[in-house]
Order: sequence, then C-alpha cells, then structure tokens
Amino acid sequence: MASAAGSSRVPRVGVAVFLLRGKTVLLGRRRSSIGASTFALPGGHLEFGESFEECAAREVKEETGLEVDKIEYVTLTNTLFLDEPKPAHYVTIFMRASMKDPDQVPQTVEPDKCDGWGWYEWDDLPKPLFWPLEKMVQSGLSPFPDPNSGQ
Ligand code: IPR
Ligand code: MG
Repeated sequence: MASAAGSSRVPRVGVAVFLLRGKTVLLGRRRSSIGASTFALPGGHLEFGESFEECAAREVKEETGLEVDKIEYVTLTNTLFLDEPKPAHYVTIFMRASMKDPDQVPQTVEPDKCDGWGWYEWDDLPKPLFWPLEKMVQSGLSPFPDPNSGQ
C-alpha cells in the first residue's frame, strides 16, 4: 500500500469541547468547508505536542474568547467525511469544560468559521448537527458529569 504521508488521506485529530451551563451546551453554526452550516461545538485541530486539555482551552479561547477550567475527557468518535468536497478522516476527542467566569459572554471571534454562538438545551439540540457530534449524541452518552460521582 502506498504511503499516505504527505497526502490529505491521513487521519487527523480534532478536539471538540462541551461548554456546559446548566442543562445547555454552547454550539455555533459552522462556515468552515467541512460540515458547513451544521451546528458544532467549539474546537479544532490538535497541534504538535499539545495535551487534549491544552488544545481544548486554546480552541475555546480562539473561537469564543472564553476562559475555561475543569477540563475533562468525555469520549471520542472516529469519522469519515467522504461526501465533503475534500474527503477527510478525523478522530474527534470530546472534552467538557466550565467557564471560569459564568457571566462571560461568548464572542464570534472567527466570523469566517462560525455564524455565532448560542446556548442550546441538551434535550432539544438544533439540526443538523456536525457529524462527529451527531455520532456522539447517537451513542447515548451525556456530556454532563454523573450527579452521583460527587463532581
Ligand atoms: P479549526 O482548527 O479550524 O478550528 O478546525 P475545525 O473547527 O474545522 O475542526 C477540525 C476537526 C473536526 C473537523 C473534527
Ligand atoms: Mg474550529
């Protein structure tokens, strides 16, 4: 099999962040080429040497201006984007986090990538969801900490 190095046919790692406020999560409608016009969590590509927590905090800050803490791993998905103009393969690491200051308001820092941010009820999510998030939702997992775990 020919090496995939140097081509776009290499799986990449994305980190997506559930920002939790009450029973709502923060979502924005994507403008980026992959998943354009779907609702997605803040997040992006893992950079060389980064921990998942560092990537989560950096991407949330870059995309929303928010400072986060209590960053924890939730789950992952393995997703092929075969119907996109440029087929891609992403492993998406889902993290959860809280806002350091609950009164802070998310800003649309990258209007070329996102239409704007809003808080959406977990039980009434908008459609269509970005495919990795849709897969995660379909798995039945919740991003909210288990109330019996003492967190
Ligand atoms: P950036 O790094 O531009 O925020 O990437 P993204 O939001 O397109 O996310 C990349 C990972 C996805 C496609 C799972
Ligand atoms: Mg992004």
